[in-house]
Amino acid sequence: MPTLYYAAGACSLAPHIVLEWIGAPYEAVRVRFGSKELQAVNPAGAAPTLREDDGWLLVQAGAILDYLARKHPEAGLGGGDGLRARAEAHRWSAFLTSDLHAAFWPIFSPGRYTTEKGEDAHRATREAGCRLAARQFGVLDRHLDGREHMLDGGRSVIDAYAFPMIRWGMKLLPDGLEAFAHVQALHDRLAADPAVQRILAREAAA
Ligand SMILES: N[C@@H](CCC(=O)N[C@@H](CS)C(=O)NCC(=O)O)C(=O)O
Repeated sequence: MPTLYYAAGACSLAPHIVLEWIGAPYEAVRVRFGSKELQAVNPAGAAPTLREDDGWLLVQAGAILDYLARKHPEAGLGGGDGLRARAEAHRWSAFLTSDLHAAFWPIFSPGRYTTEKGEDAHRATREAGCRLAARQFGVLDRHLDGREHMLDGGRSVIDAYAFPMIRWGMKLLPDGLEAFAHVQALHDRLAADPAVQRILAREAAA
């Protein structure tokens, strides 16, 4: 069975939810950033990593989610099979990886984004990240207006991918997601899902 290496509350929450939605056996291994265990399975020392039984390792959340959706077509989490449906899934996966997730980096690790030392510089860097993240949530919010899911094909891995970032936004942006009612609504729908609740409880447990 596959093994997911995850860190609590990280973007690895997305494949963790997807594995639970799929319902096939898997193992979830909690890892710490910077640990030797994580370095051994991910050259970037980052979560998530998926390991198959034969030792094959896959990193990058977007690639793992696409792989899981294709490995389990019976779960119907790919957002549809048409040419354009697949392009839309790639489009939103790329947006989440490169635009929304990336906007959080200066918030999580300001020291990587400024050569200035001191708390003032780090605060300013975090603020810049918050502004950028808010702009990206605006893109997401406009897309979600009138939609229940990110993709036309219904519930998909892309909903799960958005979920950890939405949680970060609620917690870390100065005004939370107050201005993004459609994003908040997607969060609330996902948070009410029993599978999502099981994974949140597992990740919250010490
Ligand atoms: N582009 C990678 C980013 C993975 C990543 O950086 N994950 C974060 C958690 S959300 C992490 O492991 N950070 C540890 C670090 O930066 O040291 C992906 O999408 O999988």
